[in-house]
Amino acid sequence: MSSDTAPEEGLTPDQLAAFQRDGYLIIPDALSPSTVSSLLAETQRLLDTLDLSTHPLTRFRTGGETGDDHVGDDYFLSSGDKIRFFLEDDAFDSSGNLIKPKHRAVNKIGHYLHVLSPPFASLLSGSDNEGMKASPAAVARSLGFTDPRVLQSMVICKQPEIGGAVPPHMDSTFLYTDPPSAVGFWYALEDATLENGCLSFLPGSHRWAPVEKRLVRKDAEIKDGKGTEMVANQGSKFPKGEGYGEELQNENGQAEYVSGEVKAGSLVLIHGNLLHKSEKNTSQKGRIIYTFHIIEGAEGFEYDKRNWLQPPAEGFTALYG
Ligand SMILES: O=C(O)CCC(=O)C(=O)O
Repeated sequence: MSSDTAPEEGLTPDQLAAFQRDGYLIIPDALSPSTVSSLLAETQRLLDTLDLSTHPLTRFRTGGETGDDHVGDDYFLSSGDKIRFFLEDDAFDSSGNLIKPKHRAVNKIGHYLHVLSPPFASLLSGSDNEGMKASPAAVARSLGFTDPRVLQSMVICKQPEIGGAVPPHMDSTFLYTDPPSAVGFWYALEDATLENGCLSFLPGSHRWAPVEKRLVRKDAEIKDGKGTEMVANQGSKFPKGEGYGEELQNENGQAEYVSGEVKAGSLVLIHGNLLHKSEKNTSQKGRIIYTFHIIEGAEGFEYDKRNWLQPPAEGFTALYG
C-alpha cells in the first residue's frame, strides 16, 4: 500500500486504515532531499571512523529461517548504547580474509544512532528536517502509542554484489514486549529496487501470524551466558485489540509477498507482527537505508529481561518530548 499524502500532523485516516489492513505503509517523500543528503553524508563519515585493526570482525548474521545462528557476540550484545559496525559475511573469503574495502564491507551500523549521531537524532525529534512529512512522534500518536520508546536504530548498507538477504521475519521476534507493540520506521536513503534488494511484505500477516519465537540472550545458568538463541514465545503472540488471531490465517492463506520498491526519502512503516524480508543485493548499486523501532513503554507492556537488546542506563529513548 502506498500513499502520497502525509500531513505534518500524522497519518490521514486513509493511511491509518491501510496500515491496519496491510501491516505496512509506504509514505513517499517523507524526508526532503537535503535531509537524505545529510544522512548519507553522516553514514559516510561514520564509515570513515571504522578502524578495522581494532574491530573484532563481527559479521551480521540473521541466523537464516530459524535464527539459530544469529549474531550474538559481546560486541553485538553490548551495542545498544553505542555506534558499532557489523560486517557482511560475503566480505570475507572462505579462509576468513576480508576481501572488500571497509566502506564496502559493512552490513549495518547500530544501535544508538538516534542518540549519538546528531543528524539521526534530529530526524527523530523532527527538528532541522524542513519539509519532513509525518514526523515520528506524529505517526506514533496516529498509531495510538501512549509512551513510545525508541529502542534501536540502524543504517543498513545492503552493499553492491554482497549485501545479504534478510529472510522472512517479524520484528517482534527480536524486540518483544508482552503484549507485542513494536513498529519499525524504515527510511530509504537511496532508491530501493528489485535489483538491489528492496523490502517485500506479506500483506495482512500481522493480523494472523503469531509471535511464535523470540531472540533472547542465552540463559547464564544453563549455558555459558554468552550469545543468543531462539526460544518459544510463552507470552502474548498478538497485540491487544480486536482483529488479530491465528484463525484469520485461513482467510488469508493465499496471500503472497508484495515487493516495495521505493525512492530515496520514502518512509515505510512496518507492524511488529508483519512478515517481511529482503533479497540479496547482487547488483552494482548499494541500498543504504536508516531504520529505528519503537515499542510501547506504558504500563501494561512488559519489556522482557531476556531480550537480546537491554535498555541503556538512561532507559529507552522517549519519543514524546
Ligand atoms: O532493510 C532490510 O533489508 C531489512 C530490514 C528489516 O527487515 C527490518 O528492519 O526489520
